Amino acid sequence: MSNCFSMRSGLRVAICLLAFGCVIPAAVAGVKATDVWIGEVPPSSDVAAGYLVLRNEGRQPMALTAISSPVARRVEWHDVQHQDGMVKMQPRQSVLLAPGQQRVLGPGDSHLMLIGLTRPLALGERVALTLQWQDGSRQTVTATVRPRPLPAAPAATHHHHHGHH
Ligand SMILES: [Cu+2]
Repeated sequence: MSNCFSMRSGLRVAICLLAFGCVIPAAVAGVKATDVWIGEVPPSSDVAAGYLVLRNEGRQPMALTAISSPVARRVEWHDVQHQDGMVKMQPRQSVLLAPGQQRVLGPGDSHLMLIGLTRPLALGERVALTLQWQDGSRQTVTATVRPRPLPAAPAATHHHHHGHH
């Protein structure tokens, strides 16, 4: 009798997973990532910048504790501070998103830094970025390599800064 019961509940769980499996990753993280891209860099470049929009659609605060990608030895979150006409980059160990909070990472502002590229990135290529959250969940999103928007003195400053990494 008890065997029969556990088999049935096991089956029910399996059916549940099949039916709702696609919903689970989003529900676990509660954070939606959109507009994920990496700025094109010359093949000789050792670093590239990544951008995305993160929105916490859950009810719990979410802390991003690590980011990784198969194409870089490490990935950092850099916040940008403008101070006395200088652009300073501040690596963050973790980034907290309150419920409903949105962070927009874009050129000239906060960004992800892919450091130690393991190979050149081709324009249009899709690259995986894995976000690790404090609750232990992981979320892999796909970034597309896109041309960087033109000019921008900030971009030049940025490039200079990373030369010193
Ligand atoms: Cu940076």
